[in-house]
Amino acid sequence: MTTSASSRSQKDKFTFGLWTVGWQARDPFGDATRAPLDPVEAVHKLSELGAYGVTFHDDDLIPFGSDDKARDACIARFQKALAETGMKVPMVTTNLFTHPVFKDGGFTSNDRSVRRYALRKVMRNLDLAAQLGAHTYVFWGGREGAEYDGSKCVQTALDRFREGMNLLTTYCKDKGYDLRFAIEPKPNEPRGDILLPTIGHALAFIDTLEHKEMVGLNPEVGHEQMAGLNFVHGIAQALWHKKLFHIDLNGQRGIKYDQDLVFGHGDLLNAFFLVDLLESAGYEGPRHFDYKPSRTEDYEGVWASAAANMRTYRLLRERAEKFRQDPEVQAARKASGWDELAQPTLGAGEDYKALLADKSAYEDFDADRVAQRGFAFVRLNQLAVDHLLGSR
Ligand code: GLT
Ligand code: MN
Ligand code: MN
Repeated sequence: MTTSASSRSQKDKFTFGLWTVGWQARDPFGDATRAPLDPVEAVHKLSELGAYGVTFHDDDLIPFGSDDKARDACIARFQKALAETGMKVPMVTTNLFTHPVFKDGGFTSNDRSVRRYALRKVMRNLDLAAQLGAHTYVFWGGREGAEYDGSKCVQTALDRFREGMNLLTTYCKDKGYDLRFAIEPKPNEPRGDILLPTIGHALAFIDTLEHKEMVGLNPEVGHEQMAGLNFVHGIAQALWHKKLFHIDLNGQRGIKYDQDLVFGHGDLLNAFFLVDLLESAGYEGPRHFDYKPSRTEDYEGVWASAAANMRTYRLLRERAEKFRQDPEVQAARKASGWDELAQPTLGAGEDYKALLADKSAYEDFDADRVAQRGFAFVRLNQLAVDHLLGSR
């Protein structure tokens, strides 16, 4: 049975990369465990499972090196599948990492001819993204990096990265494309060290760009967690900067290789608070799953794992809503000072002179007495665990 576009929840906006369900499970130690997946079949299957759309790299849809005729045929078949299912393409990206020519990067390769080729490859695919109605274009610079500190000047590489981003934003503006760019940080893998390794590095970089209003972030759960960082905090800051343009949801268990597990199959409590944040902060972009069906799974397992991502998200959304509405949670929050933090530290019109004049703030402040206050954060956290485990 095919899920029609209208019955598919627009609220969910669940999307999947063609490279996720289509991953053949080749890893550095072993061959593929699954046969190739036709993108047209992926569109139909994901549609049946209730997804809102699909995303892709140029090479996921059009094999690298295809001539124009073969390229057009790939696009036409894909568009037919989209029309038949009502599936959308909200995001598109470029593969600047698989072909050996990109072994030292795309925008930041030490080889200038590679950098020029990378820019052309992106521009060609930007045209396709606009044609398919995508509004976000992702830049994951997996090969933009190094293994050795002496192999390239990082400041100069950042100059080249910026040069590329400035050229591409200008291209989109000139063409009138309704596209925004989203940089996806990752600390390492496949390079020993990748440029723009975390949300924070990428935010600082974006601020130096010519058309910075067009450029935001596509953070991935596992990538921040590979760096030992708290994903919820990273997303909160990205939202605070109004730079959360897109998000890659998946699971990761600690600081190790990029696992790309099903969403929630890593740090579940962090996933709970992530969903709570996305839903309460009014994030309206796609909930994009960038996971890899484990190497142990056959195609039945692939589709079960795709469904598992969406099920986990919905379950967490439901639990987070109950958590927020629970009067005991609200009381525990109040006791923890949650509301107090919303009050500005200075009074209306108060300046540093008034603060200096306020003896109660310092001279008469009883630090030892105030230090006795307990914030009861643990009680609040246990209430979250209770909700997450379905006991409330
Ligand atoms: C690659 C990477 C992902 C990125 C994709 C976009 S490709 O699979 O591991 O995290 O989001 O280029
Ligand atoms: Mn990943
Ligand atoms: Mn990703």
